Amino acid sequence: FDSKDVTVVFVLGGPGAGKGTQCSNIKRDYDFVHLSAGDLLRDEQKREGSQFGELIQSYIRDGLIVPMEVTIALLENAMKEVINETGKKRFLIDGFPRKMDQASKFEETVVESKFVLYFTCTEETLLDRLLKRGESSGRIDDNIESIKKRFQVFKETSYPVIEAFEAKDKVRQINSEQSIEAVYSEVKRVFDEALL
Ligand code: UP5
Ligand code: MG
Repeated sequence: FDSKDVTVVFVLGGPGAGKGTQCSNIKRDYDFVHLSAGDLLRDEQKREGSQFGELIQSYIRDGLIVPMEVTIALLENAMKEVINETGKKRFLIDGFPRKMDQASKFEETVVESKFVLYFTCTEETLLDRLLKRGESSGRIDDNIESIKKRFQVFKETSYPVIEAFEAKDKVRQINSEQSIEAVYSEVKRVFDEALL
């Protein structure tokens, strides 16, 4: 596909910040396609015959970042499929990039992002949300050991990606400590201002 016609917004924030929740709202109101890197990895992990199933499972359980070749290929394929099947060309890329090498590779070889939506939240709140979700999510990383590792990787590896986008003035930061509705009203303001 021709990257010039494609719009990408990266949606970032700590584990449990509400990326997926807010993306559902945005795609309903702004005609975006929501692609969660984590969901694509979990689907690939379950896919029969996948050569990456075990690798993905162990990385996710340990909160580690799956080698970028796998994730970028999944994202690029998903984008191609959407564009070919529906003609839609506006994407929310949720939970990616979370490491510097992924960010530069994706922007150089796939599409440059329009801006980055970044949800901030205290670890205390994130922990509460994830443990609560863990009661029913079935996610292998919604347990206290995995959550602690996810927090550490976010701070050490993923936060620098946000700082790099910040330096380019591309970050739109939103406090996601508030109710889902209050967070979404700030999200709407960002999207309305970006004329999307
Ligand atoms: N909730 C949401 N908003 C709320 C609010 N304002 N007030 C109260 N409750 C709120 O929300 C989490 C929970 O909180 C839900 O129960 C929700 O109802 C409630 P959700 O919208 O699911 O938050 P989200 O930010 O999407 O949390 P998620 O757990 O999905 O974030 P992660 O970034 O940890 O997970 P992701 O799926 O992106 O990645 C998982 C793993 O995949 C990574 O750890 C990594 O191992 C791997 N991965 C890669 O290797 N590479 C990638 O590029 C991406 C992922
Ligand atoms: Mg999510």
